[in-house]
Amino acid sequence: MRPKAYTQEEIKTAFSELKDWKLNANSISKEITFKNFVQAFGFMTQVALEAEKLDHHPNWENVYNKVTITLSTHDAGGLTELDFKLAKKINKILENGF
Ligand code: H2B
Repeated sequence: MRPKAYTQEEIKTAFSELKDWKLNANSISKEITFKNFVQAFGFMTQVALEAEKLDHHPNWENVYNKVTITLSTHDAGGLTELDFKLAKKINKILENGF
């Protein structure tokens, strides 16, 4: 079953436990600068595998060494636990070496 959209209160709590992301009206986002395109694309590949596992996929843009990621749950029309789960996985991938 797909999760339900978080209330403002649930968003506040979940966001307070998440490092280095920006909170927008209906999404969370992050911009990361890598050394070069290969590093950026390697990171995206790792995120893609996690996204498939969660069946939850980022909206993102890559320009050479920069990756901008925006997470929201389209099916629920807002933020859900899946966005925060994927954001934490992304933070882990970054901590493990980019
Ligand atoms: N990713 C995101 N970010 N939001 C969704 O609502 C979503 C998804 N829905 N990945 C999933 C796939 C859905 O379309 C499939 C059928 O499970």
